[in-house]
Amino acid sequence: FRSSHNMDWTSYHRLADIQNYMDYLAKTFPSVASVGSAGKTIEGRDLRYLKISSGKKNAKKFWVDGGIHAREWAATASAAYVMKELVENRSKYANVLNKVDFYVMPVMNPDGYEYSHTNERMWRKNRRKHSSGCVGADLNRNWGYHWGESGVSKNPCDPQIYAGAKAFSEPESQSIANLITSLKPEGYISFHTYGQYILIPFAFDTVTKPKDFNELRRVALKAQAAMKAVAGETYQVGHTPTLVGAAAGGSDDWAKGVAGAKYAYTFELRPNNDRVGFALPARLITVAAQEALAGVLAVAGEMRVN
Ligand code: ING
Ligand code: ZN
Repeated sequence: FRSSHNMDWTSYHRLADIQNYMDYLAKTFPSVASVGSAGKTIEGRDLRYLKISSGKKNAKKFWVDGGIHAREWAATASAAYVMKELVENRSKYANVLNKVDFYVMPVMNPDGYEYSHTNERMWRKNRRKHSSGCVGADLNRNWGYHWGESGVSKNPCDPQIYAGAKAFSEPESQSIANLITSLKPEGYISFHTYGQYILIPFAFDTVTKPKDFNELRRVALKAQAAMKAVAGETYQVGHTPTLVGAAAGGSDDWAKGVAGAKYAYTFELRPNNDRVGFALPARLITVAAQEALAGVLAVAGEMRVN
């Protein structure tokens, strides 16, 4: 008998469907896909990821994630689409799979993701319960590089950007950082929505750029061209503070500044306007995800094995 799944990209799916799909891929395509776990969330859910590898010894590693913010459903769907394409259509991507291993975690904030389905569509944070009765920390303000220096709230009741009690106070960011540290990926991309931006670190203040910012920008422009080729949409490329404002404790800043991921970016996917905002219509999931995949492949295409 064959294992099955309920996943598609014409509607948004609950955590169970996505995690079941990852298990399905690993079971059905064991020569390229395997499931792993970074640990558990504060409510005990699994921080599951899919490793996609053709088994080449010197392959570069590329971490791709989505859904660190609960309500950004198109980011989660796009990361799930990256897994789907690379595994189910692996022969199409043989060139890149010959030199790059992908690690994809489509739901970085499973507790918040479920809560955004069951209770509050616009929920962003995780689901830590504070003594005040307020709930949640912003997992994209909690990473341990220049933590708390800008663009955060220190008030646990802030509904959006509470940075947590200290760097890596949250089990989700801490467990995932431990895993990324052990992997040492060369590529790191975090999918968010929305705005249509390719954001280049650092975000922790308005002036500090990585020494190799120009190289990151060169590669980001390749991604921009590949994404535009999908459906004519423009994704603006630039330094994060210039495009969306300074904010410390983001995952890409940590990936670049601490974990040593050379090509570290945040992608803000569709849409590009506040009217649609986080509620990207389901009929646009596929094209948004195709753009996201095109960007990832363009970055991977610039990696060279030793
Ligand atoms: N935007 C990001 C946020 O966390 C960002 C912008 C990117 C901040 C990288 C810091 C680092 O606020 C959304 N839409 O969440
Ligand atoms: Zn976000």
